[in-house]
Amino acid sequence: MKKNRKPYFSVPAAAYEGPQSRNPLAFRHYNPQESFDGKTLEEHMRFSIAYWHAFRGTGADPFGPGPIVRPWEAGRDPVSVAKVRMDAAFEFFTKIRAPFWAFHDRDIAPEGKTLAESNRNLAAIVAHAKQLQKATGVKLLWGTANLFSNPRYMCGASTNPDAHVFAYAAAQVKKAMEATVELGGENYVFWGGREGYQTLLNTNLKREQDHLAAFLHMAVDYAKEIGFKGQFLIEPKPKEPTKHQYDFDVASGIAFLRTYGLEKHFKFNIETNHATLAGHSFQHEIEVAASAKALGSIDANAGDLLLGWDTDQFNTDVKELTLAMVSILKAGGLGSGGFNFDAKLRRESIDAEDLFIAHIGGMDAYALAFKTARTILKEGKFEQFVADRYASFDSGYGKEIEKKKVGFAELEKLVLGKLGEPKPRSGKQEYLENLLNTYLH
Ligand code: XLS
Ligand code: NI
Ligand code: NI
Repeated sequence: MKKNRKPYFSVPAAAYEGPQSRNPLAFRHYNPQESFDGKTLEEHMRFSIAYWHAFRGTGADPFGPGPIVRPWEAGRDPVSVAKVRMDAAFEFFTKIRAPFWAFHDRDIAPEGKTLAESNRNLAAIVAHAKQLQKATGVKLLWGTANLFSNPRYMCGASTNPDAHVFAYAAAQVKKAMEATVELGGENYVFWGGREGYQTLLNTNLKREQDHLAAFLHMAVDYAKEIGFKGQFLIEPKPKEPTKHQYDFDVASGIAFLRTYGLEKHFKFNIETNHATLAGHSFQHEIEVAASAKALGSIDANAGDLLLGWDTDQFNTDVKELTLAMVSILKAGGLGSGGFNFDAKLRRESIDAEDLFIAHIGGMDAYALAFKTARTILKEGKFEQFVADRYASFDSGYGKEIEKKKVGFAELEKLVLGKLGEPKPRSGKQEYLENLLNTYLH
């Protein structure tokens, strides 16, 4: 960390200029210090920058190398380049006014020839990050281990058919958890990129799921050992890179956790693009997690329905985000989670300025959605509509159904007797969609 050096970015710190502003480098809706219900917007949103995209993304795709080149990437040895890169990253976090960041072990520190060397590299960079966190006040939302890039994990990490690879993954997660504790991380994430299969012809599905559960139990035990008090999060995704991933979506994640007695220890990190890949809406995944009291954090991004893979774009769809935000606020917020921009620049967006524009647009869209969702909930029209729709369960035999006090025989008697045929009632979807638009335009 050198003092008084030239900044890495010529772009100034992002300022709030209000909704009338047309400055692409200023916030129109995200005013971090604005207060809502006794908390600042910064405290409500808990925005986080994903190190892997913002500082390791080059725009590479399966058809060619990345055209995004940053000046600080050239240097002597990989560890000193990693330190300079991290200096640039913390300058960015500060200028973009994100209070949090998130990392994979291998994004921040280069992998060595042996695990011992990788561990040494990681320790050196974690020490550097600790100083930068102290100097800037930026905090760690979550840490995780990259158990998917290295070819050793090609057939999975904890679900690998080879116990040797399982052991290696365990050793790697042990260190990543220690790094997360060292940096005061508030959560630890498991995204099982290769924890699935390409073909059932070579796969013992039951054994692999048992192994994944054993691995997660080891993490829970180790957290106690090292005093990690943060929240464990599962990040579901249905596929990519595997054809089938075991943490397919929130619902299958809940079933998995309950099957293996892990539900007390895990919540969900929901990613918009993963939800749509699973054939769900973002809001659906939030509602399913909230109904199990397992809503943990958000990987904030968007997919492109015409492309059909995890394109990790910045989300500027205020309607989608407003619906999501209504569900998040109704669930009581994200607790120790936050909105982590697991989003990357398009391959063609090669300017350093684009990194600012992208995050500013994303933060603004979420902030606007937050404000609109608050108004929607304050007015309570949708909630009232839904409450009325289920009102028949609030008293009489409806209440007894919910309390499990009646059975088929009693209900049959009622229907044959005074109840007779139910009277259909409109679902009023079009009315509700139009009502939603009155808040958006
Ligand atoms: C990939 C995932 C990944 C996780 C962290 O699709 O979104 O980036 O968030 O391992
Ligand atoms: Ni993600
Ligand atoms: Ni993803």
